Amino acid sequence: MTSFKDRLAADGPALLGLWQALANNYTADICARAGYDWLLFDGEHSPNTAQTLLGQLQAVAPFDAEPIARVPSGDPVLIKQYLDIGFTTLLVPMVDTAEQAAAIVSASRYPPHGIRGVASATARATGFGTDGAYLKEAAERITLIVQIESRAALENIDAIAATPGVDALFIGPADLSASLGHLGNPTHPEVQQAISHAKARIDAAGKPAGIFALSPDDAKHRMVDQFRFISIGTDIGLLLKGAQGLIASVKN
Ligand code: 3PY
Repeated sequence: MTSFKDRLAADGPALLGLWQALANNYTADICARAGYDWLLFDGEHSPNTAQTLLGQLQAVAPFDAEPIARVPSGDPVLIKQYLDIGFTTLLVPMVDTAEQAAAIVSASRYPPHGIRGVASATARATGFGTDGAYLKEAAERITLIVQIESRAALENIDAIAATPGVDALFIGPADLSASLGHLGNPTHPEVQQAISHAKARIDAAGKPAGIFALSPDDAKHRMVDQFRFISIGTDIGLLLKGAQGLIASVKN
């Protein structure tokens, strides 16, 4: 099976994703049928637990969309748990230094390359012991994406991007704008300039760059900017817009 990092490294149109914040299996199932390249299941800002994430991972298993889990933090225990339940692509928020990036990589690797604990027969990732290749192949199968979303991360971006095992970098405009003193205003020119700078540095490191688009128009601009993977919306946004539009269309 092609890993997500191989798909990111290949030529082709931007890989378009949808943020899953409703923490719900049915929503995941519905969205997985809609043709997105990837779905992001959010453990940072949504009411997800490993248990709810597992259900969503199982719900999307028959479909092509790559399931990506955002861990709440770079905590090695959470990284181990998310990998053990079967996610092979992780997004780690708030990575500000190369040391943090290296620790995240280490948390995802078995010894001697890292510190990930081994659950060979009890982890879903290993097919409960039936997938004999998993322990050997885990490092190749796993894709690690770190988020660039602070002033500190911008300052350290070259070293973060150069960290071996960091497969891609994803810019979070909401947190980045807050860190730069423009809370709630990701379209502020300073934030936009910082995004362009970050993209150029990620390109220079030869790593794929991703971003959370603020709107469909912003997503189109980010495609022109040649971001390799772009989140183009959220399940909550779609539901809210659809619900508001429906009542407005019947009332008016
Ligand atoms: C951000 O924009 O800060 C993100 O993390 C993506 O929602």
